[in-house]
Amino acid sequence: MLTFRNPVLPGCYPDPSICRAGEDFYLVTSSFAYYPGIPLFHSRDLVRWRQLTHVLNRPGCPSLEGLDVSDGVWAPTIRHHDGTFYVVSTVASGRRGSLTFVVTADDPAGPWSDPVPLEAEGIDPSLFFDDDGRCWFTACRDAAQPNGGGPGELWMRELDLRTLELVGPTHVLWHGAVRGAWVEAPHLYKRDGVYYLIAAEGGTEGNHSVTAARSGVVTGPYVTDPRSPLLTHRHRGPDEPIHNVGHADLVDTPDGETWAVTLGVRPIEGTHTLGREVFLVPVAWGPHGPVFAPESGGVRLSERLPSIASGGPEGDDAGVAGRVTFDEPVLGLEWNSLRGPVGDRVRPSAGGQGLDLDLAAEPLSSTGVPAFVGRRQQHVRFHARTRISFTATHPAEEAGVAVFQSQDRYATLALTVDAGGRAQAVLTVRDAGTSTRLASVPVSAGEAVLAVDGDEAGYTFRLKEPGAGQWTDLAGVERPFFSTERAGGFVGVFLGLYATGNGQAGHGRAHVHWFDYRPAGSDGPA
Ligand code: 6LW
Repeated sequence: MLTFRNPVLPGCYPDPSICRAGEDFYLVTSSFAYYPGIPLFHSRDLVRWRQLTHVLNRPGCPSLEGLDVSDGVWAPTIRHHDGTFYVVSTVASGRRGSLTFVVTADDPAGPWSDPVPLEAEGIDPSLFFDDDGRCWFTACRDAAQPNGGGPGELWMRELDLRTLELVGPTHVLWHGAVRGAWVEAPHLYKRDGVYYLIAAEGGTEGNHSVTAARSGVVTGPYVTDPRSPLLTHRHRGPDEPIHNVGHADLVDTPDGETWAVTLGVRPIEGTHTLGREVFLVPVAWGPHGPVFAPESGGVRLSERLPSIASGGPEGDDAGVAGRVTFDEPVLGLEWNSLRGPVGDRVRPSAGGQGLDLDLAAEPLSSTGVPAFVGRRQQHVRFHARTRISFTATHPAEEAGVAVFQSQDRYATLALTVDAGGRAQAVLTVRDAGTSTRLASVPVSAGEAVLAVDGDEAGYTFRLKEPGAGQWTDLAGVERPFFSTERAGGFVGVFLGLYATGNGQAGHGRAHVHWFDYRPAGSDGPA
């Protein structure tokens, strides 16, 4: 049997949604406070995905400044209807929906329209296009229920495709199968005249699950599918490699198979750092509706290939890897800043190779837009290297590499100066408002190769000065420190480059010659 390797998108890509147009599949995920927002991927075989663009790639559209890194853009849904692509999503603030919007495009590669706000309460919006051409908007919202159930409720209104406004009455659809445990992520499908409502329940952690209800009428009433949960790993023990499975979206292939994309995590001894990743799961249709993973009953690291896919070598090095020399005028799609564009403060050097970072006053602990760009950590075992030149004029000025979980939890290895103006490299850990210096070493010139190596045990930081044969080891940070379980919130680790005056608007500039990221075990690092 030909197989592929899950996850099909490794790293922090939660809440996947998928649609098909002809032979092309498109997938979007949450992006939280990272900018640009809503990465959009294309595939022909459901297994190999290539990023085409970001749906939200214009400044202030919407504004994310002031937000915690796990707030921001949550759970988009992508749909294709009558030649137009639609994405609906919500901006969360304080872990609650604050703005729900729809954007449209003729070409998923863009341009996408500016967001059109929708008069919608809650989070996890979705669209369903019925055979008669009407479009139904669904979402979940808080609702106190009789019998102590809740706290979620799935609801629906019609979306007028001409005005992009919600119209007509609100229909309350369903309160979930596992009452009392967050019903969210609704998606609606129709098959053989029956409407199937798929949802997530149990919260996005260990009790996560896919549940379902059905109806003969689009607006309900919906009756719980008694087989619920249809997919979960909540009952699996610690030897199970994939946990927190839920938040699924279905797609039919041109040759009649159905597949689901769902989020899951790969914990190591109970904690994970890569975030919620995208897994691909086969779906069969039975007399009662969808049967997820009909052969195994669960999400597998190695799964049978979709029939539309041709077999290739099975590997686990999906993701973006290699050396980036920043010789294009714009950053690659894997790079993100926090909460908005870093604009001309972090930019490929005018003269050709490398990246210039102008010192910003904002530290990484701010909820503004620090001079930072990062990419997802996509492998537990990885090597990251960067060659950076920077001469600080004051101990508050620093530039270097960051292992970034959130603005409250990160580690940095930076070039700076001590109080006497002597150049040094400093390893610092930030934890809930407190910065702790773990190590410092003098450096002779304002240039070094900074390195972070990750594995199951932790993250090790080293540096090498120009001309030096040896690496200097600084210290390590245990891996669980950066885990979502310890940090809380919804994101995984990003590896980034940054420059800050720590509250003082600096005049300095750091120059990154290159950045290299690769899974350990692949072609050796620099
Ligand atoms: C997502 C929702 C959720 O919108 O987390 O816990 C949110 N549940 O489904 C962010 O990923």
